[in-house]
Amino acid sequence: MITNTHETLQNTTLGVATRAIHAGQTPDPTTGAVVTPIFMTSTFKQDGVGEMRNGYDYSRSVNPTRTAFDEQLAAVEGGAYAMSFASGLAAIDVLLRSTLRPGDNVLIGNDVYGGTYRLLAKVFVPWGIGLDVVDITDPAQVSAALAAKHYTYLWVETPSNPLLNITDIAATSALAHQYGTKVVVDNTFASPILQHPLADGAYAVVYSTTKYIGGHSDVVGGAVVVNDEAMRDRIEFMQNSAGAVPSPFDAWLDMRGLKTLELRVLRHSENAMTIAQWLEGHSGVERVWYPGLESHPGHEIAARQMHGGFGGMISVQLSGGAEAARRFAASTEIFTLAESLGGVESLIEVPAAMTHMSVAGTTLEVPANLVRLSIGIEDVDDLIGDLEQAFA
Ligand code: PYR
Repeated sequence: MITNTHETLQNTTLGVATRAIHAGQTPDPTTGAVVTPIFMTSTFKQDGVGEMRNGYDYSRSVNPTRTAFDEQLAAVEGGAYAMSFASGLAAIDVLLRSTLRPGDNVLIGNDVYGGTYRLLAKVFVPWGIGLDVVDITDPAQVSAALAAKHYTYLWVETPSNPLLNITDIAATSALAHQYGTKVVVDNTFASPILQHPLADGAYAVVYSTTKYIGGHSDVVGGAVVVNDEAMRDRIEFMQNSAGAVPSPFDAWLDMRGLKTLELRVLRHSENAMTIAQWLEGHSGVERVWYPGLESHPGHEIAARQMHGGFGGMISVQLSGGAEAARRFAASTEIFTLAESLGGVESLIEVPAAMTHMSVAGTTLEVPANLVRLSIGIEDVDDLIGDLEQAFA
């Protein structure tokens, strides 16, 4: 792996905000520019044939802006190696393809992002990978599955997308280890601020950096974080061979977003808690899914496992059924009707008709009356006012 000449701050006792702002960041040696430049170059001059400067030869393999973001993310996560990609799905694809061979099996939860399910079911299964689905929040179901068959990976989303189900990462990892299975956690909803899967026993963490890490709905990206050096080498080999890397500008946007992640996530979480409590008492609502509410089945685990808040995502089932969900989602004025999440602005969507269309007709089908809210960092009273008028 290429490392910059500076300290990565990975193993320091510095706090997460300090690491987010300084890790991987060195004033540019030529100009003193405080912020790492966007190294918008496809290639690098060699001092002699095969004599690269600091290991840089070609931007698919390595680029200094990407290196700066990777080191920053590894430090914030508290992991040894982070590698960034052109999207969250590209990160997942490379992680899986770096290890899996036809005949291997993957166990996933029955509530995951539709794109993850589609990649596994429509790309990996035809290639010969076995895929089984269980309620990953139920240890009895997970145990029975692990005892019946060997799985290379147990795929956990917590909080899950879109129902915000909570899985106990430490307990699930301990169980999986007994069977020689590695746990991967998609930590996109919690972000590295609220939850630390590697410290809880997970083998790898994946992100769609498009969401909270980028944080401004202006970049598509993904990342994998691992502690295992051999795995890092395999992922880097596959990343370089297949080439789904972020552009230097994308890496720079992710890097800038990560610097303010803690501030934003705390505000997202605070706003979401206020809104979830308000929604729970509303006559138009059948059920609110938010791990910060005591009514949420995973609340106790979330309160132990998440630190500083419960995140900015809320899902809500409306009393009026699918029609009410569609009408509501199309009636907000501050919340924008759009897929994705984790940006500063609030978004609203109907998973069954939008982000999770690819699970229709499968065991992962989501309720038709479900509306998913990505709570932004606007003034919370304005957000509540907007939802109130959309119910009318
Ligand atoms: C989501 O909105 O769930 C995506 O990841 C696009």
